[in-house]
Amino acid sequence: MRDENCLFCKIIAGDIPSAKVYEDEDVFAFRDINPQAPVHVLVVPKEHVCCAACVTEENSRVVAKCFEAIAKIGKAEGLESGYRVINNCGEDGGQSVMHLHFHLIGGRKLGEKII
Ligand code: DGP
Repeated sequence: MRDENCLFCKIIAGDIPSAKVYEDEDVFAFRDINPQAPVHVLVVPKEHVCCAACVTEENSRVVAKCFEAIAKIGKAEGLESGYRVINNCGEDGGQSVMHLHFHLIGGRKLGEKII
């Protein structure tokens, strides 16, 4: 279900242009507007789920679909030696767009781990 006020819902619908890298029935992925590495892709479920804290038994299937897509995109982007997947959740987690998304970051040796 789409949220009319959501930036990523508008990108998924094509109302706002993006550099799409992957799409299937459940998932849309596009390049981050402010890349932090040579590859920085945002992987989002088409269904509007606001954040990781909004994942439930009813909608958790789309999270698995996002990770299936991440594995495919990682291969397609040539990230055989690895990458990082990040989810920011809520205000304290630094989430700025309230539509669940995973940052797929790679293409260089990434810096110090934060966990
Ligand atoms: P987060 O801070 O985890 O909510 O990440 C949101 C990301 O979304 C941030 O890295 C920048 C990206 N972003 C924000 N607006 C746009 C946009 O209009 N287009 C694209 N491609 N990325 C955007």
